[in-house]
Amino acid sequence: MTTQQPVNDTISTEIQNGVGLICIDNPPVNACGQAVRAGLLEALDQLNNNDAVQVIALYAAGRTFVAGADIREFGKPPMEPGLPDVCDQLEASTKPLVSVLHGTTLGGGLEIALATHARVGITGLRVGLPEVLLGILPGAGGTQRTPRLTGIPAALDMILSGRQVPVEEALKLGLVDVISDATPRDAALAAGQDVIAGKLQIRRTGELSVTPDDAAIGAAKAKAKPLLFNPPRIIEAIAASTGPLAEGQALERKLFWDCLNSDQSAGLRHAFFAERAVAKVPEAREAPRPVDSMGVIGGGTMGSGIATSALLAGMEVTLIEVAQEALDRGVGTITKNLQGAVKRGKLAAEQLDPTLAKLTTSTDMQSLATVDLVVEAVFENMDVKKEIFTNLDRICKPGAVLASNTSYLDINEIAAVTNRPSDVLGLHFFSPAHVMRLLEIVVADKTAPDVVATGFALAKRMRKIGVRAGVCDGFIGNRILSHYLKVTTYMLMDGASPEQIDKALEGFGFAMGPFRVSDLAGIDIGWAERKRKAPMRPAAERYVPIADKIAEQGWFGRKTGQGYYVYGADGPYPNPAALEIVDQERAAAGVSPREFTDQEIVDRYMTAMISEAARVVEDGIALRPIDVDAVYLFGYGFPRFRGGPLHYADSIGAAELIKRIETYAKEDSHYWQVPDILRKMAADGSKFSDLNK
Ligand code: 3H9
Repeated sequence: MTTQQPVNDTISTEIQNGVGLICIDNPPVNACGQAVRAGLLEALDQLNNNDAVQVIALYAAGRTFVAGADIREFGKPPMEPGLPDVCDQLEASTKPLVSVLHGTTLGGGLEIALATHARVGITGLRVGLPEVLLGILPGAGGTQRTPRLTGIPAALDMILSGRQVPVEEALKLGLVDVISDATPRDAALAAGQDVIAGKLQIRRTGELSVTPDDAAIGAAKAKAKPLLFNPPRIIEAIAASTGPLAEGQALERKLFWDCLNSDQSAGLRHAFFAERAVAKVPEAREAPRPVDSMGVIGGGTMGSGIATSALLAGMEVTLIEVAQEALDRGVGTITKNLQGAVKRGKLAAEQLDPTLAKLTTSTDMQSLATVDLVVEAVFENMDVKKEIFTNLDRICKPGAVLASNTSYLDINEIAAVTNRPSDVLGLHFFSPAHVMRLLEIVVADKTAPDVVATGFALAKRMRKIGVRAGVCDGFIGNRILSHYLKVTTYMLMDGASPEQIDKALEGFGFAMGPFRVSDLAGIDIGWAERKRKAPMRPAAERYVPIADKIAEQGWFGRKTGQGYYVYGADGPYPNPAALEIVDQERAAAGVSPREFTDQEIVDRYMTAMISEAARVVEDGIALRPIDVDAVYLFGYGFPRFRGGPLHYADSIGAAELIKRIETYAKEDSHYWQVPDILRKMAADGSKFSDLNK
């Protein structure tokens, strides 16, 4: 019997009644960095050579067993020992080796477990191989050992989706052998005794064989998304698991490196860190104000979506509308949203009624007197918003946080009508608000730091990604959007069709091209926005009135059956009547249409987006380039594998971007202007990524 002996900073061993315990302790998620890998081998060697040890049991301290390889090591020179070698040596252990898994045992963590001779899953455990989401594949035997335990179809499903499998399912699949309610250390001791007593069977996964399944492999190939680099390689590696282990592993290794060195993996890893980096704001050290009740003013699509989100986060919600009829409609929408959440598995069916019971409605703003936070979500009209905030100032309790969900308007102006501007901020949700993950947290001049922290705490509670934004017309996302959408109208006027522009950008990776999005969102929305901005439009700005002319016909897109496309049983297809308007407007402006290649469309669109994104960083509206990337990844359907507009910009480089802008500026020097920050980067060789550090 020994007490815990450190092997290094992350690994320790202990011997109890013939069981040699190895404990991994590398907070926060026990990522399998170099120290863990080296320590594991050292511990394994020590225990295999200790006569007092009959069985070795591996477990982890903290909230989870190993959650994967250390992603921060990717892209740097590899450090010995590599994880594949570690797994092979674990499997080759001369003494029986069991592992105890808890928390989220993912990626390299699961690969370590698969290399042990038996696995115990602690209640609540989820296992998965999420490498696909990082643009890579399980590179430490995961593509070879998983099918040896589960068969090919289940391995394809798990590794291509990256989904987390609950412990009960893992047991059925053969990934764990037994489930335990004990603590990981106690379960490790018990599992060791069970092996000694012959009650827990052990075997080497690598020695099992895999039944070929050409049909499943063929079906997976047919389903793989054509733009993505790693899924076909994952399938290739899994298909090789039917052969000898060493050959399959060698192929896996080669394909792993091909994927890791791809631009797509760099983009996806950037997206992973973007999701987490945005919470690192100066106000994060402040204690947020407690928010258990929320008032939502406005029961339209947006207000109802926000209320749904708050209810799903367990809050009490008071919905305010001007009339009972509107309230009833709002409650109807919220009920439907919650039923949808049940269908999608986001809410347990038996929780539907208790969740709805937390919703109260009122036509009297006085009902907001006791709530902790109010989100105003009425239509975009400054006078209406000012009136609401004047009333909130009078009604709400001291310390209540007052938020506007405006997408464009000046939060400073709204805050100024209250006697408590420090309690006011923007909380800009994206429609549908109960689904979309982005929340822009708009910080006005006088917003108190703890109010900002409250916005971030709310985002977290709602499982959203909060991004800090400064005040300007459109904040981060819509300011950039307003700018680059103009370039789509210029290309349309100059010769490209809506369909060609949409297809070119869908080919780049956007889920939907901008004209399809416009039809979905409603052409009337942009029309109203352009009318609002018309008085501010500089004389030098090129203005293409095609969208306005289409809107004037009452063709607002999907909701009216036609827009840029015609919808219905045989649709969508390009709307000939809209194309006629395009022709008329070209003729009226004396434009002879020219050819555009898909590449030119992508280049102009992306250069416009990057230019305004660069200015948003330059003006301090976004704290860092990675915040802009997060806004676009989580709110605007930017292709995740490209990492976000400014990550993508780094792959083009400042010098090339300047060259493009200067070329385009020969046609329109008002629109195409080189942001100063790009000039600086071209001069000193720096990148947007340098500003993320
Ligand atoms: C792999 O394993 C490859 C192998 O097949 C082959 C190798 C040869 N590495 O998310 P959280 C950090 S690929 C480094 O906020 P949660 C994270 O950045 C890997 N760091 O917590 C954050 O740091 P900070 C396959 C990592 O409770 C902190 O930990 N595995 C890693 O909401 C807390 O994270 C994955 O893809 C990592 N692997 O969620 C799993 N993981 O505080 C990736 C986390 O400085 N991880 N960090 O911002 C996750 O999905 C979630 O983090 C997890 C916990 C579910 C584990």
